Amino acid sequence: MTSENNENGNGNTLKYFYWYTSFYSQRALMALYEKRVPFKTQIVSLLAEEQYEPWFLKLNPCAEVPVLTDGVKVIPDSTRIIEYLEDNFSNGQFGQLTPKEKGSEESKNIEKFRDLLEPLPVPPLTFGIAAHPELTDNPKPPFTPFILKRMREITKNRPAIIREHAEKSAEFREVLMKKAAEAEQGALSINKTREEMDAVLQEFDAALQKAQVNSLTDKSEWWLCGELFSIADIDLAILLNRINQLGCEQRFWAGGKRPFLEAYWNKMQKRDSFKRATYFSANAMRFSKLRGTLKQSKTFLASLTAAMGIALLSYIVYRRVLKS
Ligand SMILES: N[C@@H](CCC(=O)N[C@@H](CS)C(=O)NCC(=O)O)C(=O)O
Repeated sequence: MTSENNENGNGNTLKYFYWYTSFYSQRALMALYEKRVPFKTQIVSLLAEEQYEPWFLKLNPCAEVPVLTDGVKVIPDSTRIIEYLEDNFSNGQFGQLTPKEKGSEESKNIEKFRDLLEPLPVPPLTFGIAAHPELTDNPKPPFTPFILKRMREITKNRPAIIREHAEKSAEFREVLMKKAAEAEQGALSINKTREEMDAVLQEFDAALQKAQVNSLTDKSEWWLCGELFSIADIDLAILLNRINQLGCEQRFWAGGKRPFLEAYWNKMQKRDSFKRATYFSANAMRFSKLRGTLKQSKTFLASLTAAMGIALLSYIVYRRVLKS
């Protein structure tokens, strides 16, 4: 998934480190496509716990995807990445995700929606749905029964998993131990009781009600805050996609519950940048299996080559011994 010409306006190659199903990865990926900035990609498999490998921790000691690099600059965090792209790639050839006029009503409205949508607790929602399946109607790929089971295991073992990685790394021990503590009972906790989940769901419901009211218009060329397709639309698109994949769309908008939001969602699904940013997420399991097979076959091929080399060497030595 690499553009033909990878050089951007700075003459550098942007490189995007991400994982297919990661919510925050999808947000910044959609922005990269919207802005039509050339970039290369590198997968960091959260399933294989690659975010804890030293090479990645050197890029982002928080052990989180996504990360963008622009030459020697390293930009972690989806919000920072989107803002970096907007600040540095907004001239003629690139897409524009914020209004040119900064103080306008539309601009203020976009900021208001970003403030509302960006802090929503998406990881607790995602893992909470896996832990409390009675809260979902019809989970869709990538949230297959296998993955939901795997997510329940992760929810239970996450602090222990992080501590295990911390023990292995002298350089990142302290930062990972801190992360483990936060995953246990701090800001990074994804282990929610059924009662806590009610509060989480309510938070999403209130935010989506505001989006429903804002999408209420008969103009066909209207996005969340106006005619410009903005960062707030990316926030909402990827959020609706996550809720739909978790199988909670009936609870929040489908079946006439929030018709304007439903129309917005239908329109969004046709948008090219949305399809490209989420396609791999829905098909993630197929791709990660393929990746695993390729990795394994690489090891297999290397062993086969080594074995053949040893056999050939032994044969040459054997022939020499016979001759002497
Ligand atoms: N605020 C960050 C959050 C990034 C984040 O939480 N990423 C998750 C995946 S969606 C992650 O990498 N988790 C791995 C871990 O914590 O071990 C952003 O917006 O990029």
